Amino acid sequence: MRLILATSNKGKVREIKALCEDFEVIAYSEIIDEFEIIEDGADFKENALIKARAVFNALSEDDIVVIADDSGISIDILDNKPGIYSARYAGESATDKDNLYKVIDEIKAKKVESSPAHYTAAIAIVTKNSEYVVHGWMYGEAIAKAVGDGGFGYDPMFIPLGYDKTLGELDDEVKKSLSHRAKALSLAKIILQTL
Ligand code: ITT
Repeated sequence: MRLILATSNKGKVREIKALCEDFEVIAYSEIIDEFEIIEDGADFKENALIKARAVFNALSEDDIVVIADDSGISIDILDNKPGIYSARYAGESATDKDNLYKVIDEIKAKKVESSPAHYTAAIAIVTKNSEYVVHGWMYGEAIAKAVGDGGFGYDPMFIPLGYDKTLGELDDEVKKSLSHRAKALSLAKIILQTL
């Protein structure tokens, strides 16, 4: 089955392709020009559906399956911020590094070196006749420094539960085995088999 990914985030494309080897996975930008999608939903679930529907409608082909991932990190000591604003925490045109260092500065401002945190991923599946959303979570500790350059986004500051290194330092296979995205995709695959 061919899956169209409604994302412009290269880190997500890389991870989703690696996690869905039994499917033909292509980013929508390989078919049409990328376009802006306003993510004004109230939560991860709504934003994932907004993105998947937007790409499904733009492709105007009945026989396709579009999936979207809306995700982010929530840090306890920051009252669960940045959450759904993870991609634009340091401003609309912020880079991953800008967002990462803004969060690190905010944790330091609380006079702590780390805080419990978790990642959430909502994966939406949209076809002509159906819509689904599933979730996955990964718990751990957000530290007030960036270590390692593996993964993407906030990974250099996130230590998964049961480990003593950040996702920036750990092998890709570790993240693949326990990430929020891997867990949501394992549920999504059960749905995909029913289509
Ligand atoms: P699309 O909307 O095009 O998919 P995006 O990057 O804007 O791309 P989101 O709105 O879902 O996607 O924001 C997700 C942000 O959360 C992402 O930019 C990272 O900063 C962070 N994030 C999500 N999953 C992550 C992961 O596995 N590792 C590190 N950071 C992650």
